Amino acid sequence: MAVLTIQDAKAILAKYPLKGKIKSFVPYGEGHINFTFLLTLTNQAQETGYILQVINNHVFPSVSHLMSNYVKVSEYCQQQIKKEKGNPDRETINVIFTKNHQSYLKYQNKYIRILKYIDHTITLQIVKNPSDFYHGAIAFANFYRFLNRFNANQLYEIIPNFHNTQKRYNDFLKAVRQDNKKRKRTCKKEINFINARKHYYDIIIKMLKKKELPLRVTHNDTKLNNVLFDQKTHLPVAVIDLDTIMPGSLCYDFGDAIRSGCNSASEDEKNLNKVHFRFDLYKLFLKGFVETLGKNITKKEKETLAISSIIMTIECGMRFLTDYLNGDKYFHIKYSNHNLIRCRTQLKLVSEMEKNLAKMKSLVK
Ligand code: ADP
Ligand code: GN1
Ligand code: MG
Repeated sequence: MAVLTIQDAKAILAKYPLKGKIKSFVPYGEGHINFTFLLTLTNQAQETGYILQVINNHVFPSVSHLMSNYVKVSEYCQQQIKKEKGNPDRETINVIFTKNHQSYLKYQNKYIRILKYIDHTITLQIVKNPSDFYHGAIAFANFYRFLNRFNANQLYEIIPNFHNTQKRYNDFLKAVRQDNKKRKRTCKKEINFINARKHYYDIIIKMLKKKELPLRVTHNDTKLNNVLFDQKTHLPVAVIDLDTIMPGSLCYDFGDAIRSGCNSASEDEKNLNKVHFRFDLYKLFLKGFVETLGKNITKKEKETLAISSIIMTIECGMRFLTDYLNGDKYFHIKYSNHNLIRCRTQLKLVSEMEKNLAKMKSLVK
């Protein structure tokens, strides 16, 4: 059953100062965390789209903290975009407030938010045209430029240790030990692969602790489909999905973008013969990212980008496998071993990145 019906949408809409009748209300996008709908209203023959999301309260236990970050960051980006004579209504997230001036609404037992729909845009699940990925790199790098002077002390740490790979590994070991769903026997090869790579897991954390890498305001979910591209020009329009904005490392964001964008197939491709690490795309992303950041990236950060790509990819693989072992409580799934399939693509990418690591490192120089 759908999480929300059109009747629910009507009841929710009554709490918002939005005019018009519902023309359509349909599930939208490919996010793994929230339930996202496109809501289209008609008012005197004019159609306006809105994104309505059911916020995942299991993943984000404090919706008020989440929305506080979300509003602060999006409003700050709007100001920066205005200063640069861009369009703040389109080039970042705009939260619609309720009649009671709230950024979200509790409806039945669900938390809802409504955003302006950024129309005439697309998201990419796989890179087909390399220049799109290059532009994606510029979009993320510009996002840090916007947030360069944003005071990180205003932000709540929404999911503590989100990219603490060592902690993720400990959670994974616990899931293997407990084997609640008796699925361990179906993924021994994957478990061994992850266990054989313990040496990666504390690299970034240690560098952050020693202050070799600076702590910055980072996005933390730089999956390619969190960038909206113009339908016609394919130029990036906005970086979206501001749920995990927290203090973190630029290396997390770079690595996560490489994990998602340098895959020749989709994240849940079942045929692993189709899954390859695309070094050509890595090169392009690195160029766009480092060139746009200019002086805003340190030498040590640059040197850590290549290994970060491996770390973020294996971290994602182990998160998928942890969820598979725990019974699919975190990521939305479409079939019973969906998380295992996703884990396998990530591990295949890791093994190919490992073969390319020397080349990846030397590019930065
Ligand atoms: P999730 O955390 O579930 O990934 P997102 O905020 O990324 O949630 O939204 C899921 C998808 O919905 C995005 O990948 C994108 O396709 C679409 N989307 C989200 N916000 C907007 C928006 N303001 N305008 C247009 N599309 C959007
Ligand atoms: C989730 O929300 P979405 O679909 O953009 C997840 C990311 C993972 C990604 C894997 C809050 O991203 O951390 O890397 O799935 N987001 C959260 O596809 O856990
Ligand atoms: Mg998303």
